[in-house]
Amino acid sequence: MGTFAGRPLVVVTNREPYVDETTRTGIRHVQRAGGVVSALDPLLREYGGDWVAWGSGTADRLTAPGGVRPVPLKNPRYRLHRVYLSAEEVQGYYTRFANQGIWPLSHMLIERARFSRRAWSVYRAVNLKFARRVARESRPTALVFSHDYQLALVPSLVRQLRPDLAIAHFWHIPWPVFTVLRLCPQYQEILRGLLGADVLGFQTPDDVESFLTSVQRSFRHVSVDHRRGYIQWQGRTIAVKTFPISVDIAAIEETVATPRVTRWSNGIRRHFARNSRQLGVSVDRADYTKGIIPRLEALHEFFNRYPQHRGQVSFLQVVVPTRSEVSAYRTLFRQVEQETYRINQAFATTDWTPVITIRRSLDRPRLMGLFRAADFGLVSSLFDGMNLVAKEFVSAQIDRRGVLLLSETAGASLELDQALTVSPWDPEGFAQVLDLALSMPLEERRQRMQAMQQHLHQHTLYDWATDILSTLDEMVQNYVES
Ligand code: GDG
Repeated sequence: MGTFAGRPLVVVTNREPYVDETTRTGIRHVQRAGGVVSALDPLLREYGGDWVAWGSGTADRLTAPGGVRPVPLKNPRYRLHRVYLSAEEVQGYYTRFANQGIWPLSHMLIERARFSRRAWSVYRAVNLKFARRVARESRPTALVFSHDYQLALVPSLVRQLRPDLAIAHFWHIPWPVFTVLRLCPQYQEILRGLLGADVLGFQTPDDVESFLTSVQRSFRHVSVDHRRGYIQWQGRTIAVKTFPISVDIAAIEETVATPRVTRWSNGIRRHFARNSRQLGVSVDRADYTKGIIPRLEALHEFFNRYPQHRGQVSFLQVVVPTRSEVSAYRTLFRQVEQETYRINQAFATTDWTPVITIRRSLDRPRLMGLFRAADFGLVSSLFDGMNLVAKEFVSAQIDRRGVLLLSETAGASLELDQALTVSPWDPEGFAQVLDLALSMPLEERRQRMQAMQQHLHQHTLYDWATDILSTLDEMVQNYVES
């Protein structure tokens, strides 16, 4: 247990897969909504290994004697190593530098980005804390698989501490074009941090190209091979490649076909889709990059412009609270409420509510059951690295009755080419596509869904991880041989 190609595997992320919280009745093990963790937990359950992450729960110290918690607690498959952070560290590293700086910048929403030297120095110190833990927990020849924008400095810091380790880093969100990247005062340090890896993975070819250009424009003594995706830096070769993240479609199909989830799914249909109404579904963390407000504006436009659909379609939105320590996120949550109220106020009748909101996280089987129940799914991100919800929606549609409406600016749109393309920047066009989706014949829905499902069967979460880790393994072997 715990190896890939005979090497120990060490995953490093900001968020932990299980947060242990103290409640009045005991300890609750919570799995948070979020793309990175939902992708990696099944993976480590399969391969085993070690996972280093921030221990953020109130009961985390209780369940992890010596900072290590087995996952799951019974019949463990892997070990979670918790890094504990003070309130100041969380504020500077996570809330400020990562979430108010790099996150909006990477999604090219520059007006929202804020940087400060104070936050930067905390970010650097916390990255070092993570790197030290990785250096301590990794056995010789281990493959270190670190993740995302909170931990951009981990690759070079780990390399300094443990030059024997092989390191791959995956960037889950878009990589901004160079003209936007350089608005971050510390962009060169961030690039240097990432260049400590042997393999750098991105979601789309555009991200890779932007990254390579950023490196070329930033440093003099570097050689960048744009065609093959290699960088020569300080005597080392770094592979920079596209690895589109995916889902475990077989596991989702199995989940939604169980009697329990089938009952839940049918129950939703009975409730919302009665009187032959169609049911639309969306699921997002309440994040401004997900285009929730533009989507609601498009729905308003839709009911206005196509009155024949009033009373014929209900729309269920799951909006999961997230990053509530950042004021922009709290504001967004209020705006969602207001926009929803505006639509319902304008169009609802005694027996029909156009938009229903669930304001909390659902457990995964219920979420997948909801996707199965839907006649259409809406993903309207302004920008998005991939968007796993889109891939999960397709995976859960085992009855192949649904249509996916997908923003062109989500990474997933490159692969899910049988979805109907919408733009959160164009409410009238969005409304038009919605009208088209509602009247799409069942046969066409089936064909489109089947084609996308076939693609997901051929490109699973495990293929994603295997591709990255085998690229890493090859890179290090070439090193040893040359
Ligand atoms: C980042 C990038 C990239 C959501 N609500 C609930 C819940 N979720 C799960 C979904 C999905 C995940 O959270 C969200 O993933 P996304 O990919 O849609 O978005 P981000 O969180 O922004 O993820 C993104 C991803 O990393 C992976 O690389 O695709 O572009 O931004 O899995 O199902 N899960 C549960 N209850 C909920 O209410 N259990």
